[in-house]
Amino acid sequence: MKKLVLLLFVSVCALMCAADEFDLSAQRGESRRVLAVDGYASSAKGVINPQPQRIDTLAPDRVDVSRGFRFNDRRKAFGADVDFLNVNPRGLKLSVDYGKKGPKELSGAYVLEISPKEVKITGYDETGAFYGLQTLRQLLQADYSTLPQVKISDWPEFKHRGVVEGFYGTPWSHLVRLSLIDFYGKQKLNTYIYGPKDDPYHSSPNWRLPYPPDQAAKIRELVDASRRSRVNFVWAIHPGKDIRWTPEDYDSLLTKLNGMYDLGVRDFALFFDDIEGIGTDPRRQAALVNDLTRDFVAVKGDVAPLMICPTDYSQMWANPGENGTLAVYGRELVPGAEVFWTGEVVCSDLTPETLEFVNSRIRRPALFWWNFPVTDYCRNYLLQGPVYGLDKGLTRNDLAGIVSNPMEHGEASKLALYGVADYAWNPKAYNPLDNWERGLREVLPKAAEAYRTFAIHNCDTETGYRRSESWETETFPFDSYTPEQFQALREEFQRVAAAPELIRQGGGNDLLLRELEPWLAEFEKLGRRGLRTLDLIKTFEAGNDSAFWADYNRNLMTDDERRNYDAHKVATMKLQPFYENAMDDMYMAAYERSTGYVAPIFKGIGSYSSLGSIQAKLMTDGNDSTFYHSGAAQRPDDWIGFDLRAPRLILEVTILQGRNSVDDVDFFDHCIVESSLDGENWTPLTEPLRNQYEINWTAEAPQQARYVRLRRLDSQRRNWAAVRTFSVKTALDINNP
Ligand code: LOG
Repeated sequence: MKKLVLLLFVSVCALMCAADEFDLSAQRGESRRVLAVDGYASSAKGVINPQPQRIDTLAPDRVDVSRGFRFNDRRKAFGADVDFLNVNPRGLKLSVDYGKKGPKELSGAYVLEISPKEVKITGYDETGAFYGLQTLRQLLQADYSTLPQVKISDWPEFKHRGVVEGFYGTPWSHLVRLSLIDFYGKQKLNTYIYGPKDDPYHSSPNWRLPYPPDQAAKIRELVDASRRSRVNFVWAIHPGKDIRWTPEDYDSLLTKLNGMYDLGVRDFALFFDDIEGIGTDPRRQAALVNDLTRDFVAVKGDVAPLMICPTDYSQMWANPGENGTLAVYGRELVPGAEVFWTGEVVCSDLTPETLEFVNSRIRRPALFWWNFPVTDYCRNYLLQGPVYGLDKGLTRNDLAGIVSNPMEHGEASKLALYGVADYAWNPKAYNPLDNWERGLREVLPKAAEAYRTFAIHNCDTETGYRRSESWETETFPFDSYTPEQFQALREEFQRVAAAPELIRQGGGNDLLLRELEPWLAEFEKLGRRGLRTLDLIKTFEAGNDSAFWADYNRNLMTDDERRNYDAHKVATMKLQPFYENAMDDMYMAAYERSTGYVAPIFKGIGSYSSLGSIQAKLMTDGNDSTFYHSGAAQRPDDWIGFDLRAPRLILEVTILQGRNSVDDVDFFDHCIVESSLDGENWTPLTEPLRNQYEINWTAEAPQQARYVRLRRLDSQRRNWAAVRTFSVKTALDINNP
């Protein structure tokens, strides 16, 4: 065996430092299974979202309200909430009140009764009456002149329903926050937790300091807006990166919370997620909550019980034992304090099993922090798919609430929040697909069909929290399809190409359009690329190779186009793969047809199923800033390789592991390069390699192989695996040039 291994310099210090750094992408979901969306699109124009618990029809005919309403606001509490009403002293009586027994003794519960004599809203509390008004608003939005004669008895299943602005990346703008707060109220979401990781006054370095005056003024505006929307504005602090647990730190914390109190904040949370070192100590964390409950919450009298996010917030690494964070919290944390939980992994479904795991330890119902539709670990994606994977049998005994962690694109997150609101209010009635169909019309009513076309193809993350996508579209190999399939795909690509302009023209929400635009641009290009690919199939079939190669080259993505596409990926599950596969397969077939040889387009293979997808191309695209990512923790004997599609003389193998060569944790730190002729018997090309990001093998004499791979050897490492470049240089070979 002739081999030459170039061992490249890797700084041991860099590796050790990397282990200390908090690594986001290495802890995403382990499951690569894509669950299908459940539910069905109902024909009913269900206008009320979230869906009410109970609607009784009192009489079949509708009440004429075209003259408007005589508004009777006995409490003088809702004057600012009825701008949607046509107020008219000679209209139908509308009385709004609260404080009487509702259908349930729960904050937010209400009864809305509509008869020809009166429309009457009775809330259990002020929030309940406000929610009754939201239901009325939605009914009138569907029909301004008549209302059904119904009695709606309604209450929320979960206590906390809402949003945690808890992602890494650019925090939402003030305008977007205000727009969202308004949306929360309308969707009966009652919780907005403010905790953007990249707000330095929420986290390190400035959590000890007060906000500068201009920022403080904005927070006060958010608090006021939340109050108007009957939303609890929860201000969160993330002190764990550098907290020292000293009396001085405790004083700084108290002072900071007092300052926030003076801005109007009455709800608070402490986050200890994503930290290392002494900040992670669960006893100290629990004691801090207890001390603050005594010295701050109890003293103020009008502050809600504290919320806390443990360092062990996911089952993937939570210590299950008696001394683990969760059990310590269960024993030591004051009753009433709420504890966040993200589920089995960081981005996971909400299941009874994971709640059983956490609740039995923390001895209270957990508060679910749902890492959907957050994209801080895959910022080049936009998640527009249905809200699903949330167990419908859960009750308030299992769960204190659910808050969604959205994308840094707040307006584009509304579609998902529309689902979260529906689920959190009435999980038993929750129908994912139907909610999504309704949500599209709610978020972009002027271009709902085009938005649907865009959304259905932009759901999945490829390597993160997997979501079903393009479920109505069927793609096919270039040489195996029926005329009907071909025609259906052509029509879909036509819709894709047309949707972006329809969305732009339809308009109605500039903030949303601005967020969508980079993805709309890519979507439009993909639509045209897809149509050209279908034409190319016909050209290929016609057998005129020179016409084929001309059109083929025209339909290749340029380096620039690839870069733009990678920055704002669209339709990654079916449409873009159709393009990639059809182009490659036609290239192979045309090459073979004209030369008689197998074309040198290599196919990804290995122990990760995603190597069979177009993601493997990220290793052969000649671009070191893109990389293949396993999307699953590395295990013994994992391997990543290529099928050269025919035995070839291999001269050189170059592999760049990791997302960079300096300090990345996502690589095989002990591995070997091997080749094979039959895919079963492998020959080592290198020695076992340790801590080597950059691998270069050069043959002393060319040797034959059809398969080349990088195989993991014994290691403690459990990170994902990333490869930027995997290139195999082959020689001209009489059998396969
Ligand atoms: C962070 C969160 C981040 C999310 C998704 C929690 C409790 N913390 O792994 O800030 O947005 O994952 O990347 C997190 O989920 N850590």
